[in-house]
Amino acid sequence: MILNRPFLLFCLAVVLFSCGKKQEKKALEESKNIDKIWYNQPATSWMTEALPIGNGYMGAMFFGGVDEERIQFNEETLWSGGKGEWDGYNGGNREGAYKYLPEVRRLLNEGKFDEAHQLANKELSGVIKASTKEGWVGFGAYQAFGDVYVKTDHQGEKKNYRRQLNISDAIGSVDYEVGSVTYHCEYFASYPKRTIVLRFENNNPDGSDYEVRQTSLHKNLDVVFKDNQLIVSGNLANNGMGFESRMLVESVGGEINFSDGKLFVKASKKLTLYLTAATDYQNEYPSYTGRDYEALNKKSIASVKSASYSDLLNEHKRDYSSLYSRVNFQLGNAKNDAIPTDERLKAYASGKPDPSLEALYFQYGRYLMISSSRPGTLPANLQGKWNNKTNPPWASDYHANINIQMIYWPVEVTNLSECHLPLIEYIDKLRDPGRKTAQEFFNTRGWVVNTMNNTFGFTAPGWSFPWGFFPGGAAWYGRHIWEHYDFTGDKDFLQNKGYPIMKEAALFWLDYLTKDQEGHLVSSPSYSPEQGGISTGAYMDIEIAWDIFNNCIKACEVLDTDDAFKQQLIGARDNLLPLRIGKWGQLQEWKEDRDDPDNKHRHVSHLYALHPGNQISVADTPELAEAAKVSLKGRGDDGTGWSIAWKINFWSRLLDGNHAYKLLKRAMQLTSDDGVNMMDGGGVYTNLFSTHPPFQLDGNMGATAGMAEMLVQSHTGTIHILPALPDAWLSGKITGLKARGGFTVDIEWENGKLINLLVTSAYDTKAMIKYGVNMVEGNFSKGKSIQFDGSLKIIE
Ligand code: FUC
Repeated sequence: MILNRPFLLFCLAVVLFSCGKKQEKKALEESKNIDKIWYNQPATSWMTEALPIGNGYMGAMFFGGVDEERIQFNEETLWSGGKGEWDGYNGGNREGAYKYLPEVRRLLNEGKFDEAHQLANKELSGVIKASTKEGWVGFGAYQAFGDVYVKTDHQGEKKNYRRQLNISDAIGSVDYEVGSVTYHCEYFASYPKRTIVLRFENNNPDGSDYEVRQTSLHKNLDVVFKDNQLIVSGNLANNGMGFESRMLVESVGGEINFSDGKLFVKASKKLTLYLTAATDYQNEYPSYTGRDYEALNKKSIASVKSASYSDLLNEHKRDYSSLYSRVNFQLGNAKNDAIPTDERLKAYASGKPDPSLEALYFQYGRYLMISSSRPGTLPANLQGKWNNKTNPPWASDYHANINIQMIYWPVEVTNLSECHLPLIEYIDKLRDPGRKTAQEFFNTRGWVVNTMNNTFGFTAPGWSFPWGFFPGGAAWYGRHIWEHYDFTGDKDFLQNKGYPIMKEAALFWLDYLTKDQEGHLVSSPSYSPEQGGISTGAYMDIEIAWDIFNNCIKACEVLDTDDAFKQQLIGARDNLLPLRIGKWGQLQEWKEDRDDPDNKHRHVSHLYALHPGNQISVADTPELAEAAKVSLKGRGDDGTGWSIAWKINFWSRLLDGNHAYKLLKRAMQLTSDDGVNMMDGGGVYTNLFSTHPPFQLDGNMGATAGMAEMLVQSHTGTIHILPALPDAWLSGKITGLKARGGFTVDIEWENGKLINLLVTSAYDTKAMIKYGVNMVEGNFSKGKSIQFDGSLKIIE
């Protein structure tokens, strides 16, 4: 062949074009910012190493085993407890307990604290059947559902192993080679299909042999294989709850045989398992049962059967990334993700800076939220939806004296408002049992919840004090309702759903508060969560009452409704025991000035007014903010995972980015401690689960919220840009954060200074925007963005 010049030029052009295309693709890939965590070895521990996937209804943890893979899974409604366990169950309520209230109050007024505590503990505590080593009989616990094991028959040495969780797409994968055969496993949890999809693939021309079995911690199960579905069903021994899982098995090549409870799949090139599960639980007071779980499972399996694998995968990616991709966070060197996550964490623990790991941790919180809380599901519990036990720590319950609330702190500001709805729905459903508790224990109107809530409407105080007594739970839940409105500006929601719930929570406080000798409204009895003894004025109660009154007042104004009620609330709010600064300059935790400067307790409840509340701020109440800082310094920089995470938020609200960052670094210290430590064990495991210890989701979410607070705040009525930027985050960019009032905020900074700001409004409205000493008012039109430079000048 004769190669002429034009032809050579053409070839060159083709090569250059395709190189250019490749580079473009590479640049695109990079800018897509695929957030992933990955490892060179399988997991050996459920809690510290295995990786979570979830679709809100179900959660699963995969280990990445080579000879045998283990996927432990959950379905959110499988709970022991309730009426099925114990006939006497009635949400913990003690009939007529309120009759003892006057006596407890009298003892308190006379300063007889011990006697008051004894009486309250005996007569005002909630009722369960028994508290045993195996669990709380009559309260119940979230239950592990089962485990899927998949054995692959491969001979020879394994190499090029990689276990990964891509959190940009919510896809887990395990890759390795044996001889010349590559093995690829791919896992995802589809929310639209309510199904967990597990695929095992190999490129062996003869396929591979697989053995699949399902195990459970629950006894007396029926296991059948029919229509290519492994159906495992039974009733919980504890309460008779009916449950079933269905796993559709599909194989490309080879045949499927069922014997001895196991599936044998011969010579398969692609084995796909579609797993769904449900129970007869229904969140309907008072029976909490009645769902046709078999029909639901059949429907889920039918819906996956009628779609191809790639359709399911694409649908899942679209669904998940419609939420996840709203926020993009670039910090530090993204190339660090070429290092396995466990090694990154070790280097981080030894002091090596890795801001992109911090950004990944931020996004991981969002990943865990989307994976465990979607419209139609229950809210994420203490462990999200992941649990491998029948007696998990604290029953893996809904703990309402900080934990469940903290789990939802990042949800609005990080643009996942829809993921808030399960909590709001759950809160709404607690109103029926919560009214009963308000009547029986307090003889008040309204509704109330205390420290521990379950799926069966347990709203009574816990069965031992101090930890059990916390009537502030419902009003604190009310803050979530208000925040949902405040961030979205959705008036219909406020009118039809939110305000009635908040109003009833406020009614309880109007009735429960009593006047002290000085004529101030106080909460009697009260405990500052979990420590410090009984009191007539634990400030957390007062601050929560202030908050629900204040938010209801604002709601009345927005909705132009209930004027008389509003006036009553204003009167009560302004007559609450005023916040006080004590003898060492601290914000008092109790009415009496008795804070101990050496108290390192994990609960920092009296700073509720600083965060998540907004009664105290550096801008509006500088003296109280200073006192809060003194208290916070006293409590120190250590604690459980969630306690450290709370402190990130506190320091951010105090506009001290470097101190907030110090806490973030502390929160991300690698640990392997999986026992229970109530003091100072907070950190992360190699799978980036936050550790109380043990694993608790609140620590992850609290840290994600704290990072958002470092970048944008809007609780004082202005949109404050980079209010607590730490020196360590020299340059970076975040897009898609939300500010109250329906704003979306994109921020870019360099060398510690804002260089570009884009604010988009969902409404025709005005907003004050603040950066450093600069303040500007923006006039926004619905759906339009305004761009600002580093001195807040509008860029036309
Ligand atoms: C509260 C905390 C504990 C733990 C538990 C689930 O009681 O005091 O530290 O987080 O909730």
